[in-house]
Amino acid sequence: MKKSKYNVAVVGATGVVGQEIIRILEERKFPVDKITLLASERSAGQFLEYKGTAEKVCLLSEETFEGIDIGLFSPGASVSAVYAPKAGKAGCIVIDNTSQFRMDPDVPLVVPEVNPKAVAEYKKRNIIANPNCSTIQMVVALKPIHDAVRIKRVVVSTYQAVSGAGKEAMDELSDQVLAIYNQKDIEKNVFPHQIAFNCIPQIDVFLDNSYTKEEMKMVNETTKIMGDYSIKVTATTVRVPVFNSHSEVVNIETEKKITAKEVKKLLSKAAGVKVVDDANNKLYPMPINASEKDEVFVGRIREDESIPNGINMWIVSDNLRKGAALNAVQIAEILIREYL
Ligand code: NAP
Ligand code: 3JM
Repeated sequence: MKKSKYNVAVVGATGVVGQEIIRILEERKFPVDKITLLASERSAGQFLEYKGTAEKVCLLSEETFEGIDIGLFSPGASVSAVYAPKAGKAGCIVIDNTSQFRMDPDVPLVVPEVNPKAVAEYKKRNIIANPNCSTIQMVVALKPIHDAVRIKRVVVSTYQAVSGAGKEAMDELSDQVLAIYNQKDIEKNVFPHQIAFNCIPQIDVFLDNSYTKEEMKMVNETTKIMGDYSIKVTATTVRVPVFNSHSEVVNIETEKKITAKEVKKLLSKAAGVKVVDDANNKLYPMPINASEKDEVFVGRIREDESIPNGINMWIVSDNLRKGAALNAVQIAEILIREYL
């Protein structure tokens, strides 16, 4: 199906991930022939801008996918569960941002800097899964270290922005800040507790093992993407009152010794990574600086002095860009370059 331009559908186009997908398709000049913007009945009929033109948002339906080459999906897991397989069967290659298909053995789970060749496996179901935002930024930084000295164990704690929970979650944080400032009662609909001026150590639902689903996404997705099921991963995921960009404290134990200086050198050359690590000048990555950028920023790189072969670092990235929309569009770029 080699073409000079492709028909692309954005499913969940009115959401914060969908909006970012539209911007990134424009920015990266993805060869789009016709764009189809899809959402639920709540937004169907609205107009969104693509390349300076107002495009009508249409209702997602089974018939939508005839003649569409690539579908960039972010309508939530339950909606992808129904429509991604239908789209795939109609010949549309789906790049799905939800957790629905990530662990399906017939669906590749791809981060272009880590396992670009896995895209080849899309043919089984015509679906490629985009990993969770917190997993993506972590594996981009871990892969070069794993290749050099093999990572045995990862302990990660996240500080996740509210944009990761969608547009209503962003409104909830700003509404609560205003309500508290004006000494009014706060409303909470998205998060289980007040998010303004607070930290909530629960993202997604609790599972039987007392971890949250978000934590187990990080555990399971990391080994699938790295292609090494021997890596041990444990995660604690926390929602913090930051609008955009996720931060992570990552502690790793490696098989062979690597110094902090060597990690800095390795990561300085790594694709998609920018090292910001200058203690003398109080320079380290922060969410306010990472937002609207493409890179995964790494800083506070130091040896874990409590074990022989350990490294601590701080990883920050824009969860809507590299954590979702950018990674999905990069996958689409590999797809059209290598496989269509
Ligand atoms: P959001 O801002 O709440 O947007 C949700 C989008 O899905 C809206 O466009 C909404 O359309 C659409 N939608 C909801 N139900 C639908 C239905 N029944 N049929 C068609 N469209 C429907 O959420 P978001 O932050 O963009 O995230 C959306 C999803 O992407 C998440 O639920 C998650 O699965 C995934 N996600 C993935 C990552 C990642 O790391 N890869 C990061 C964030 C989110 P309306 O305007 O009509 O409501
Ligand atoms: C990020 O429909 C849902 O339950 C979506 C929940 C969700 C997910 C997910 O599980 O797909 C919200 C935010 C994600 C994700 O990327 O895993």
